[in-house]
Amino acid sequence: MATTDGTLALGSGAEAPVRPMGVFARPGATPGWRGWVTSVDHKRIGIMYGAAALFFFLIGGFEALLIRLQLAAPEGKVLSADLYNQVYTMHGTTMIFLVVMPIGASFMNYLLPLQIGARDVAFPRLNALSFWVFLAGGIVLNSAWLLGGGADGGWFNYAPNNGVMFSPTHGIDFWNMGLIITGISSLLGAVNLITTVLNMRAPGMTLMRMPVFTWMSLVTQFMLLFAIPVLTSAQFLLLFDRLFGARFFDVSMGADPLLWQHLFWIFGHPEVYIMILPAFGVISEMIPVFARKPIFGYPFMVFSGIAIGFMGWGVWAHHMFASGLGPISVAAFATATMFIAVPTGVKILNWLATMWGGKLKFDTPLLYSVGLVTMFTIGGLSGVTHAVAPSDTQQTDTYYIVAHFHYVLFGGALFGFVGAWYFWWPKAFGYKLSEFHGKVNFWILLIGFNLTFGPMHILGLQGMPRRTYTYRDGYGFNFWNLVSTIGAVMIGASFLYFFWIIWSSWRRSKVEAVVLSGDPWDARGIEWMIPCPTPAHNFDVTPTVHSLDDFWHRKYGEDENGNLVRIAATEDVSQKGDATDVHLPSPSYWPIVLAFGMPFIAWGLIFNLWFCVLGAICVVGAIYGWVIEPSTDPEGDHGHPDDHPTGTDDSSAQVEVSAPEEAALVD
Ligand code: HEM
Ligand SMILES: [Cu+2]
Repeated sequence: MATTDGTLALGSGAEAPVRPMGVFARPGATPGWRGWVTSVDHKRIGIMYGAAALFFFLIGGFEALLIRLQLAAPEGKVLSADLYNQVYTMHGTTMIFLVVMPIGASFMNYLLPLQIGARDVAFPRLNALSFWVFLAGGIVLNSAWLLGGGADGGWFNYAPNNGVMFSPTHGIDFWNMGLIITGISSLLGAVNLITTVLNMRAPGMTLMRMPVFTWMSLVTQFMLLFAIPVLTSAQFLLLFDRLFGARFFDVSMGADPLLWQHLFWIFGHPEVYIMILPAFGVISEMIPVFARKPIFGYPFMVFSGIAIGFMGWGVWAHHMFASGLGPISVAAFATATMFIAVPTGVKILNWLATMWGGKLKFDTPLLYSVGLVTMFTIGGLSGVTHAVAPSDTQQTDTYYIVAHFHYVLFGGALFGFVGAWYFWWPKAFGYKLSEFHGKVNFWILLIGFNLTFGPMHILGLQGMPRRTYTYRDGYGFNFWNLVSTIGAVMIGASFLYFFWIIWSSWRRSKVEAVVLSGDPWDARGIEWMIPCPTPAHNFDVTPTVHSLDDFWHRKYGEDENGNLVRIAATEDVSQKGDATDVHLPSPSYWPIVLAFGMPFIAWGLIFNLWFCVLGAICVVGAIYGWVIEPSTDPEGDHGHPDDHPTGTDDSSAQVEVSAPEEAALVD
């Protein structure tokens, strides 16, 4: 158990075995920041993903504001043309790879084990590695700002602009290596989460009883598994071109500049679904709770997600209509693109049907969910206009496109995730975010959002080109650009407000010390059966699942007239979270040590190969240490008072440990 001064004492009166703890000795359950750094607990890793993503969101958001300030009036002087190119490239890259994707990863890490009734993910240390490698990649990407300037070729960095000839600084090298590293992180995560969902479901949790969020995460992870290697291969070609004088994208040597575009978009189109499906998943969990009805058409929800997962691979060239593919390919890809609107439409109809006739409770999470559905629908409709090749040829590279993808990614993905923060916040932190302020915040964000991106449709149709650092007076662009900038400032303010809400709600929870039940929303999934915040060991006993919305069916049944009635009090069917003999895998330093080496390899390739040697020593050493380190230390103190046989692999997440470690992991 944790004593009051935060040190670790063992329960049952036993003397704590004193064990030297060098940096590389296997740490026991450590309190304070070291507990976080060495943690292999999926919940902490999920929280760290979210915190890191919010940090990068501040950077990406600041870059967005710079763009909008520059464009607020004609002939803006905030940024030079060169710096403007860097800022929008880094903004787009940051938002996609370091904000939206990791927020998705944050929810998956936290929720998947809870939703399928597991103690942890399949490979807890690998999970920690994914997080630290992601952070390393984000650091490499952003280190460009300190080491000579960011990438300037746009988030898709088209060849030949991405070559040394057109981009001679190292910006694109940082971009390239940062994203190769975050790609490694995504792959590790994909392997881990797919294994988890397929192998670690509680008894009775059949595939067709899995929550929609679990399903959408599974589809997302499969897409990542196949999409990321395509990007990484293209990036290696670029790396060889830029650093070692290869000629893969050198047109003067007969290379086809479209090679990069094809490879990029074979990754890039699935990527947009990788970003949006998890958000579709979270709102599919929230809408039924606040409509107080089961999700409408559950099988359609699942299969439309799977269909999107497959169809997303067939439409990449709709990003290349203007590149001269020829009429046959253009016609084929335009048709295919219109078809992909079908499964998406199915989802929208199912959400509406879930709300239809429900007893809607407009709590904050529902507001954001409805925000997603409406804003995404607008973005989806302008997407269909791009699918029509002739109109896309006009729209492409205008602000119409910028409007479209912000409606989809910000109005879609981010709205859903912010709502999901309100919804699952109590599960993770044990207190609720203020409902009142949450609602006010929603309206400020919604208005700011539409002021920012709505006018961009008009600007685009008026012909304002995308990626232009300024415009002349008298083109008719002034008014709507100013409106857009005012909206952007509102969005910025709404997120500062959000951070204040987190802080003030936390403060209030300290003062009022409300004891939160495990189930503050009268929710449906089994993750609500356990206390808030989730205890370190998740479930006292692995639950047996009988249906979709299993927890709901434990609370509610039907009387003889078919009316919904409560059959049990929440407290009676909730778990107390006080199991004591649960074995958790020990924390480990190796994941962070391994990840720490990666930026050095990247910087070494750019500046001095000796850094590579240093980085490689770190990586190889960590792999070696990792391999010989048992997942639960059989000799050392992992908080266990008496002898017992221990598992030596990560699957011991499923075996038992005693209370002291559990308590120590919590604080
Ligand atoms: C905070 C509010 C935001 C504002 C005001 C904003 C503003 C902008 C603007 C004006 C551009 C166009 C730059 C240009 O083409 O010259 C842009 C590009 C972009 N934004 Fe945002 N943005 C915001 C949030 C987001 C979010 C949440 C995402 C999520 C993925 C995102 C993704 C992108 C991407 C991918 C690009 C394209 C970058 C490129 O072309 O290389 N933005 N943003
Ligand atoms: Cu696409």
